[in-house]
Amino acid sequence: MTPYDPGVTNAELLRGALLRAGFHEAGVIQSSAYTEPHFREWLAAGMHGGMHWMHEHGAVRADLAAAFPKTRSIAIALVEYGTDLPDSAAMNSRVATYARGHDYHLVVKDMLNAAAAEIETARPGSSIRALVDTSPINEKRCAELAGLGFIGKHTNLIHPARGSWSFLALLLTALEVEVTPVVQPERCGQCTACLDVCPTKAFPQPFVLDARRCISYLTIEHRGIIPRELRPLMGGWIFGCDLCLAACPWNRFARHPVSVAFRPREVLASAELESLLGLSDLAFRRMFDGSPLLRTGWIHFVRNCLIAAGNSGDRKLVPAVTHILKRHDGVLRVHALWALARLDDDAARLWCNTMLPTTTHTDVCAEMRAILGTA
Ligand code: B12
Ligand code: SF4
Ligand code: SF4
Repeated sequence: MTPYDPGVTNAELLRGALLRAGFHEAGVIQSSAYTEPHFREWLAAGMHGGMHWMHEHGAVRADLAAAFPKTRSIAIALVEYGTDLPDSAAMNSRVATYARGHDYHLVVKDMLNAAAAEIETARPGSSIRALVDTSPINEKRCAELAGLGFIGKHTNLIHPARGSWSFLALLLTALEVEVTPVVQPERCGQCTACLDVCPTKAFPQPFVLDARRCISYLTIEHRGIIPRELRPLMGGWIFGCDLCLAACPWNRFARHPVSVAFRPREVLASAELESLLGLSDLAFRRMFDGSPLLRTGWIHFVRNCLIAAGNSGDRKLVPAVTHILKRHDGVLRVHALWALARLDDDAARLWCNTMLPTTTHTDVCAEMRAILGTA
């Protein structure tokens, strides 16, 4: 049977095209089946932190039919990004596994476009819209409704045979499909490994994440100063965090094929904080061209490295931290002061005592007072 065969149903065509494009799993739902319990509650509790765009997405998520009037079906695709990578635990700068290769937004979008082209050829006028990550639709929820797995207590989708080291992506189409949602039962049982391992206690309850406390949010999405009380808990993570996924027993059974596109960049296999702290804006952009790490921008990348430096206990980093302290103000000076205080408290106090009288930046003054204990 070819995709053009009239015997092939729309649902089979959608699933088949996604699998042929390289995805490991695919499923289909009617767009009218999309519902998302608790989203408004989550927003109202402020758990999205500074991700203000989620408010705008709220209207779309509550009424997909109004936002996408031509859409009749949603095809959901899952691709594993593989994990047979060197463990970053021994490194002083840790990047989440998903972000160590090429930017998945680009790689996955290419795969979606290949599938979309095949579907459009077989069924012209399918109005295909390819969405990955930035879509105003909850991809985990779509995957759950399509029977691709269950949502674990860490709030990510777990495919029973593949675990949770996976990306999700969507195709919105005008094709009518005959499918019934088959939500898999939740299979966490008594396990609480992900909740227990989270260093910042980001789960107020199982299945609910308070993004404001999540290291992934803090290092990637949060702009400006990171709350003082959370900094010591962030360890060496400079972009994202893997701890709750890594703790999950379901990943032990996973197959984890490593796709070439997601292989880690050489540069991240051995990136030392000392050299990362010394990167200029231009050097940062060159080093991470085509990588998800560009998302933070240079200032926030260096901010994250300063926190990792402060948590490293490695006094060799003092010169690199002091260099930033002297050359920059605002966010970078605040975090450099904090890092210096953790690595060499006397030097930080001396700096604060000398500079406080002439410092005008409110956040820098507040950090100095906190270090001097006069806040
Ligand atoms: C915003 C976002 C984040 C935020 C919030 C995370 C989150 N848990 O949603 C931050 C920045 C923290 C984040 C981190 C990560 N993310 Co992210 N993220 C997204 C994004 C863009 C939207 C997800 C979303 O809408 N979240 C909002 C909340 C409301 O959704 P929720 O967790 O499903 O919340 C529900 C529960 O709280 C539930 N609930 C149940 N009972 C109750 C009771 C109460 C009282 C309440 C209030 C709620 C509640 O209802 C809520 C609404 O449905 C998606 C892409 C997309 N467009 O879908 C990727 C996505 C979810 N992320 C992904 C990944 C890989 C990650 C990280 C692993 C990256 C990393 N290594 O650093 C971490 C994982 C952290 C974690 N434990 O979740 C993947 C997940 C793939 C998978 N297999 O599940 C996605 C799908 C991206 C992709 N295209 O592949 N992410
Ligand atoms: S990604 Fe890290 S900080 Fe965020 S919930 Fe998981 S373990 Fe906690
Ligand atoms: S670590 Fe345990 S509780 Fe957490 S998602 Fe995995 S099985 Fe569920």
